[in-house]
Amino acid sequence: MSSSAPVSSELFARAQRLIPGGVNSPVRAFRSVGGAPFFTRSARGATLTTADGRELIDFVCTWGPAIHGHNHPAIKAAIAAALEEGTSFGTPNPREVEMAELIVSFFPSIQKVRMCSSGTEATMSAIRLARGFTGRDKIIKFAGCYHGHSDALLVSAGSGALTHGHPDSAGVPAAFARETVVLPFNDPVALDAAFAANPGQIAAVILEPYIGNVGFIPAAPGYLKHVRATTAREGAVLIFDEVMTGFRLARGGVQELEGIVPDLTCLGKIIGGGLPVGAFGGRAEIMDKLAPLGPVYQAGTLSGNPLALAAGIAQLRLLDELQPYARLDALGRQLCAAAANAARVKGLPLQTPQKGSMFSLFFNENPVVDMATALASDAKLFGRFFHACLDGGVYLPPSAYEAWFLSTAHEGDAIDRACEVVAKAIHAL
Ligand code: HOZ
Repeated sequence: MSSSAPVSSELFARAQRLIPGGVNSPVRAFRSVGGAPFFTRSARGATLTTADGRELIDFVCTWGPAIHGHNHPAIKAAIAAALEEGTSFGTPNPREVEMAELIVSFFPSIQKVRMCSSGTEATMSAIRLARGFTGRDKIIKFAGCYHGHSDALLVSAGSGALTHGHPDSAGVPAAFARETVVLPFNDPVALDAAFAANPGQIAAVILEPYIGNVGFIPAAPGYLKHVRATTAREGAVLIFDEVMTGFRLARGGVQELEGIVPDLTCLGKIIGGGLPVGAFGGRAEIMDKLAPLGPVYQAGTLSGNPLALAAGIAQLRLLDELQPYARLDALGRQLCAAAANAARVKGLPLQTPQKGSMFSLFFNENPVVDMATALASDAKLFGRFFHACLDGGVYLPPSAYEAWFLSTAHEGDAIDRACEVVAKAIHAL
């Protein structure tokens, strides 16, 4: 870094003058934990290098995609090779076929798949498709699940919407919001009651099968089976939003772990290898309602972009080669155990829900099973914990209501150092 390069405080001051809140996505702001965000100059492996020249062990992993660590040489090489051929064609390209074949091989529930450019596009399009397929208007979502920022889904939403106090966004027409029925997660009785109250009207049930956007909350045993059986009986399309969990918690996502076959699945993050990609897919009978075969319209100039797919294909091939899931789970257990031990010694209540490379630390007496129990956590204490970790060189999500992410690059020194910093931060609270 040259000595004249602007530091984070200067960049943030300039950004705030021109970019609302100084950030291009609200989750990057530090508002709920206090202070100002740092700017990242570069990233490699498990480490971010800030504009101020600090090195931080990163547990955000670009909110999920960096499962092999940042700037992996195989992914970089794939992007460089694709760049030689061109950046965007506006015609079908061979990588779209390769990516579709890969996705279908990872997710047996997906018979056909359509690429798009973000997870938001994937969920928005899946909802429209479910409505077009069933001829029904209402959808069911779950409080705290965040499915991107389209109108139908910004109701009782998690992630930045919840963190910044707007789980029901302004600008969503009341008439749209009325078509979205919101239920507590992990509550089979509430689901049955919603279907009974809206007979023949529910087009789709959409959920993060393990929530990653109100902190990390896995489904209770048997819950997803109940959701599957109920939607099948009621003729509603079951949509798994595996944008975060897909390829991350298992090769075939939560649906593989839990043995569930959803009708549609939304994907993103990892399939872009750090570039903007989303996808949705599922039963051919439903997918064939999409234009140009069917009447449900969905499109995108940059859908199936060759550079983004080159990165995503390299990322998925690495996953198959490395089979990192047991190793990632061991890393997650190690960090959660270090935090839990420190909290026990300190006498602080701490919940550490974890599956594989996703987890959260909730300062909470009781198990966290849904949005209401997540919100009962001590968010102020989390803010102090966050800054103590940051001071010690560990960057975790700047919100009490986000999941932490791990990569294979955390193995060894990074995880050992992070465990020490996290334990020390808890002792100091
Ligand atoms: N789902 C991601 C975090 N919860 C979104 C990241 C973003 O909004 O920038």
